[in-house]
Order: sequence, then C-alpha cells, then structure tokens
Amino acid sequence: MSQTAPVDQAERWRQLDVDHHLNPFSDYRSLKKEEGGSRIINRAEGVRLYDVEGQELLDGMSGLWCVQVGYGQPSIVAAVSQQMEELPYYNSFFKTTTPPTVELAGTLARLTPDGLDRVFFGSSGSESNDTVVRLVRWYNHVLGRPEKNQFISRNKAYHGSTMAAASLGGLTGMQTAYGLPLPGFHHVMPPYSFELANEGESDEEFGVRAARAVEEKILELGAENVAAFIGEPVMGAGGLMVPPETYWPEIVRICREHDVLLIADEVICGFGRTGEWFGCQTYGFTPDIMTLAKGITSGYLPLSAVMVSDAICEVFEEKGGEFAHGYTYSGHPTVCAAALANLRLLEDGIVERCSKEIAPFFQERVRKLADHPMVGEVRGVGMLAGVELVRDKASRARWDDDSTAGLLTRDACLRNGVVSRAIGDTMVLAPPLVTEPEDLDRMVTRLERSIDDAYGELRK
Ligand code: PXG
Repeated sequence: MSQTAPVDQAERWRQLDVDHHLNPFSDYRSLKKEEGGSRIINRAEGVRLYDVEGQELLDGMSGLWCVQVGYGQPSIVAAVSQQMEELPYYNSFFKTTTPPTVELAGTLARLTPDGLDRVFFGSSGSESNDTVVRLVRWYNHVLGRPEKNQFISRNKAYHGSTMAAASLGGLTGMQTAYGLPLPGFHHVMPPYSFELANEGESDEEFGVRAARAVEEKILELGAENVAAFIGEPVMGAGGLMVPPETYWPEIVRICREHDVLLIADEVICGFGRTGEWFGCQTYGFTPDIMTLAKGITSGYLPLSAVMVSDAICEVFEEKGGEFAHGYTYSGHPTVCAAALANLRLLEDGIVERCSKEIAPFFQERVRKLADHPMVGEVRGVGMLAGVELVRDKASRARWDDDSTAGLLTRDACLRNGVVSRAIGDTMVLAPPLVTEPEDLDRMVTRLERSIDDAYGELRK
C-alpha cells in the first residue's frame, strides 16, 4: 500500500523543511536543530496515513479533527476536478457569485438548525471567528449601540490564530508574548469538571456554576457593553471538555436574559462529530451565529462559513449600510464544489451510521481505558474522546506539571501506529466518522499499549 520514497528523496524533503519551512505551532530550535526534523506524510487512504519511510499510521485525529469522510473519496476529487475545468475561480464581490457558492449556501441553510439561513464564507476557522467579531460589532453599530461590543469566552478555549480569534481564545501561551488579548475580550472558567469541580459537587451543580461565571462577567462589565458569548459545544483543542447537561441550558437562559448574542464555534463539533449534525443539536440549543470549517470539506480544501440568524440579517436588510468585510476567496467555487461533494457523502448515510452505530461503539470501547492504573477519567461524545493521564487515580494527581506523561504517550502512539493528540496530559482521539469498528478497536488498543509504555517509563 505504501509508497516508500527513496532514502535520499526523503532526506532532501526533511532538509528543505528544516532550511525553509516555518511549521505552525512549533519550537523552531527543537524542531529544526534538536529533534531531527519532521515526519513526512505522502499518502493516505481511508483512515490510514503513510509516511515516506513507509510506516502506516491509523489516523485517530482525522488530520486536525477534520477528515470526517476519510481519505481518498473519489466523488470529491471528481467534483473538484470538474469545477476546476469549468471555472476554477471567481469572486463573490460587487454583485457577482458562482453556482457552487450559492448551491452550498442553500445546502448549509437546509442542514443547519432552523433560523440560521444566511452564510458568510471564508477559508479557515480563524477567518470565520474574525468575521464574527466584525459582524457582531457592525450589527450593534447599525442598531445604534456601538458600546455593546465586548466578547466573553472561556479560559483554555481555542478559536484560531489570527489576532481576533486568538483574543477570543483563552490560551495564555498564545497571548502574553503577542500583546493579546486585544481590548474588549474577556474570559471565564470553562466547564472542565475534572479539574475545576469542587469536592462533593455534582456534575449538574458544577455545570450551572460554570455557566453562571458567564453571567457574573456580564454583570461585572454591564450587559449594555457585552455583545456576545462564544463557545464550542464541546471544547476540543482546549482539552476535550465535555460539558455537564446543565451547562448549555443555563448559558442560553443567561444570554437571552441579558440580550447577549450566543455564538457556537462548531469548527470541530460540526458535521457529525458529536453524533448529531451540529454540536448545538447534541446539547439542545440554537445559537444566533455558528462558525463552521474543518469537516465542511473534510479538509480536502480550505473553507469556512459563518451561519447568521434570520433575526440579525433582518436588521441588516432593514437598516442598510455596507458590511465592509470580505476575502478574495469568500465562496471560492472549487472549494465550494468540494464541500458540496463532501456534504453529499455525509448526507448519504455517513452521519446517520456514525451516530447510530460507529460512535456508540467507539464510546463504549474507549471507556474501557478507565480501568488503566494511569487513567483518571475517560470522557467523550460522538467521535470525540479524552483520556486523562494521572499518577494517582484517587486524588487525580498528575505526574508533573510539564505534560511529560502526555508527550511520552503521544510519541509511543506514533511508534505503535496510531495518531493521538496530547493536550497537556489529556490524550485525545477524534477518528474519521467512517472508521470501521475493527479499526476503532485497533486505535484504542494501540493507545492503551502506548499508555502502558509511558507508564513503564515514568515508573522507572
Ligand atoms: N475554532 C476551533 C474550535 C478550532 O478548533 C479554529 C477555530 C481555527 O480554525 P483554523 O481553520 O483557522 O485552524 C479551530 C482550529 C490542535 C489544532 O492541535 C486545532 C485546531 C487547529 C490546529 C491544531 O488541536 N483547531
């Protein structure tokens, strides 16, 4: 299956990477000089990745949480190729558009919850979240209340890497050295019961307390100054935080009561990842705005979207004025064609089978890791799972404070043939929605073996 590259070719690529490529989220000293360079992936099929040395890896992370339909889907390739021939590119500025752009707009309006019927396109989740900040501020400007412009988000949230998206995010490592967050961005506790619940506090009580942190922040800032609250239905890159059932209903109450817009970042949760089509449906709420990316094309091409409520758009349409915002590639026809082909696959049974069969199997299988002496908790929903690594099960004490357990386990995973993401000492699996039960079993078995390997090393 693999296409092993000649050794000198593989070495040449690794050297080009070292000499010329600034990889995202990398420590350039250690990546370039100390660790011998990058792994080079040159082929993939289904849920399997192959590197240039010919090693096969099960992709337990769907790329970066995005390849819902797996690799090598011929219908997406054909749709892209055909669109490339007909019209590779044209824009949607100045009263123009293209057929795939509007077809996709209609499809997204149909697939997303009722009341979210208009879409603004971009090329990445970060762009989408930046669009949201500008769109919400424009909305309140049009309504004659420009002071209602502050955003509330959660500590540890990830909403992207651009200046506004990184300000919405709550990862201090992305902020302190960069003069962020920008003014007007505030953060409260996330619904992370594993670390933040009080002793004796039930999950339900904790969920309400975590939501009320948003209300306290609104009252502190003055509701007249708060434009919106943004959150992922399940926090992904921040540590796979699955909220208690009580969290989102209370957030909805708070946002409605204080006239604060509710924004669901569905970049990871969207397109079947949590079992339903969208994470907000899994948790029973409808946001005012929803951001989408990743699974919208299964990562085959870069595309993102902001779904905007009819109520917001009615204000724009009634009051008028130009929303001065847009990207060269907003609604790019070839990318939209890829999305349409991908959504057709998801609609033709992938989401339904995943929800009924694949995800329940995955959740049951991964929960068996809870018996491992180094595992403090296993949690998850749909095709998302997080495994907390601890030194002591009863007290939940960590091994140390520099993520060594997570990094050792992640490296062992690669040796054992599965990709799993370490977020601190939380191991994550987010497999493609099409992963067959036998391969899910293999993924979890390999993760378990890797936890064993790390446990062995840590106890030396
Ligand atoms: N929102 C959420 C919830 C995300 O997870 C973005 C926005 C930004 O999307 P773009 O397309 O601009 O990357 C993301 C991205 C990781 C990892 O290591 C996670 C993301 C991106 C890269 C790495 O877990 N999420």
